[in-house]
Amino acid sequence: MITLYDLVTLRPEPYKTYSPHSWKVRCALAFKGLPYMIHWLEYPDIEAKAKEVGAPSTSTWADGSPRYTIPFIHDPKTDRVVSDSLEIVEYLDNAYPETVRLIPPGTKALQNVYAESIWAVYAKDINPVAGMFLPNRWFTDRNKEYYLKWAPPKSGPSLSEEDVKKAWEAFHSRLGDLDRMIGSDNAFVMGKVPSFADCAIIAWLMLLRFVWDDETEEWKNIMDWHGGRWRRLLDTYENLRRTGS
Ligand SMILES: N[C@@H](CCC(=O)N[C@@H](CS)C(=O)NCC(=O)O)C(=O)O
Repeated sequence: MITLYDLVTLRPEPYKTYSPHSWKVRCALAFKGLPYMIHWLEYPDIEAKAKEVGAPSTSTWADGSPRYTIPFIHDPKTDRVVSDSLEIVEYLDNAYPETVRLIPPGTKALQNVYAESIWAVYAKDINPVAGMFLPNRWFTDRNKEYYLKWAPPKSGPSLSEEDVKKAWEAFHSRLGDLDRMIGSDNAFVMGKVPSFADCAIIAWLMLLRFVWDDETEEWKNIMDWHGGRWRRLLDTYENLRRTGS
């Protein structure tokens, strides 16, 4: 069975992780109906484990040294270890051709740019608001300590009530753009079939759920926006997760 190396939190499964990059892979595994088990890691242990199992680094730190990140997977079927969410999903497409292809041939660059734009364009207004609530009560102490070393400059100054209100309005409007682009006849970005792009949207919604939790007004609002499109998208994933892996 495939092992997914993922970031642990104190939150119970099935929403234990908050890493949007892991969520892309979890979502892809669910769409493909591939069973997997999870090896949980805390931030300070990622590099050692990646080196131990032979997972390549995914980028470099400012000083040029290799940066190791979750998610990475080990697949005993091929004995391959793959890092980086996009590369993992491409690997799964090739290793399991009988499952739904999430990066159709010739679309890797498009899928990647789309996934990046979810973060940089569509979530850009709400990211600083979400950042104000992280780390939250679900973080382990070790993850909290590690996160706080790099998070403050990224999260920026605390926002005023007025800024928060404006950010929610802008976010609502950007999600509306996304909704119109996908079109009311389509459940998925590419129409009737899911792709990596949908995994990116789901992943980012999962991160927002980690910040706001199911019972908050904020989360319930998002789920009701745009005719309930985002709720339906998450339900699709949920149903696959329950019935599949
Ligand atoms: N491009 C990578 C990015 C993965 C990534 O940034 N993972 C973060 C967690 S969300 C991580 O492992 N960070 C470890 C660190 O910064 O030391 C992917 O798509 O998988």
